[in-house]
Amino acid sequence: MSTPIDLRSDTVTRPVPEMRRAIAEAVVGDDVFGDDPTVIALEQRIAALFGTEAALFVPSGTMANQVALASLTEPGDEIILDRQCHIFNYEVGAAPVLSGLQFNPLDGEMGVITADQIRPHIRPRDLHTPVTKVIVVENTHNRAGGHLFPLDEMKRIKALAESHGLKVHLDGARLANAVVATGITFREYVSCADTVNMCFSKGLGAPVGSIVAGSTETIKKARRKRKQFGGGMRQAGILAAAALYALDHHIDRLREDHENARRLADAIQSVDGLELVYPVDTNIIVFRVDEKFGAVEEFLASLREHGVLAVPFGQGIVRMVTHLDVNAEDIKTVAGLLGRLKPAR
Ligand code: TLP
Repeated sequence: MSTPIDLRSDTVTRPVPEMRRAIAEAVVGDDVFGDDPTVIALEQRIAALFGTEAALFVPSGTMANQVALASLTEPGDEIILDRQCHIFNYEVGAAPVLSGLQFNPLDGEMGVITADQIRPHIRPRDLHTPVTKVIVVENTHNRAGGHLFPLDEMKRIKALAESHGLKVHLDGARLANAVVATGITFREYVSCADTVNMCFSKGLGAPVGSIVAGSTETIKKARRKRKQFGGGMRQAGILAAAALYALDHHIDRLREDHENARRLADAIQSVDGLELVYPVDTNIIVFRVDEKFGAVEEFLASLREHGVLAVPFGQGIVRMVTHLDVNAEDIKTVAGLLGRLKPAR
């Protein structure tokens, strides 16, 4: 059977030959001893790009989020976040388990929580209450279909946080998609946060790795937390080399993924019984499947039979994600297939 068109996630990309060459040729050292030159180069490159004092290379987006939260809080603290965000839904409860944190989830609008909405949830200092410590913002927002979190709202949230002595963590797993979609710089986004996660292993096409960026003091704590959580890597330069390659070659091309996502969204919208749940801002498409096509599992099985992979994303809902390993031709194939779908009942 030919290779499937894999729209399950932008995490499924395989390193291109030039990236593999960069991996093979990377100069490495022991990063736990702090002497892998390629990791150091990557961390310095990101700090310069983001306008932060420091950055730390970690194995995954989950670890980036978790070392950031751990570095900003004490056990028993509370974090405010959108109910649909990744940290609340898809990190296996890591924040309460690893850092003793309590969640205060708010109902955002397409993943966007506002400063006005957050304000009344900042707890007064009282013997009985947990201390509100961090506000989390996710941009782009995964469950809200790659939605762009407006910069102005991020600024208002940062100002609110500062006025109450709180910190802001930006889960920017797909921050590069936001930068390419809006033309807003990394620096502008990052200036609205105290810590930031960005992943190299999503649309940027690297096999492994994420970065957490912030102040020198916070990143020093994050380095200890990374070791404590088991994320101290040794000759990690082979992975950092892939991330450096991605920064050089795979940011601007995210535009193609966004165009492909829009084309796919148009195709979905033209099928009676399929309906977009969110407008498509970047590379994620979330859509509802009418019961006439059967349960989501049946719908996905029938796509799979025709060589197209996607994931269930809630009751009657499917997610497709465009990326480096799907091209405009593949999107035409998927559009054609959706157009020929027959009701299951
Ligand atoms: N998201 C994955 C799954 O975990 C759902 C995906 O396929 O989209 N923040 C955000 C916003 C994410 O979307 C993800 C991964 C992460 C953090 C975690 O990154 P990893 O998977 O590297 O731990």
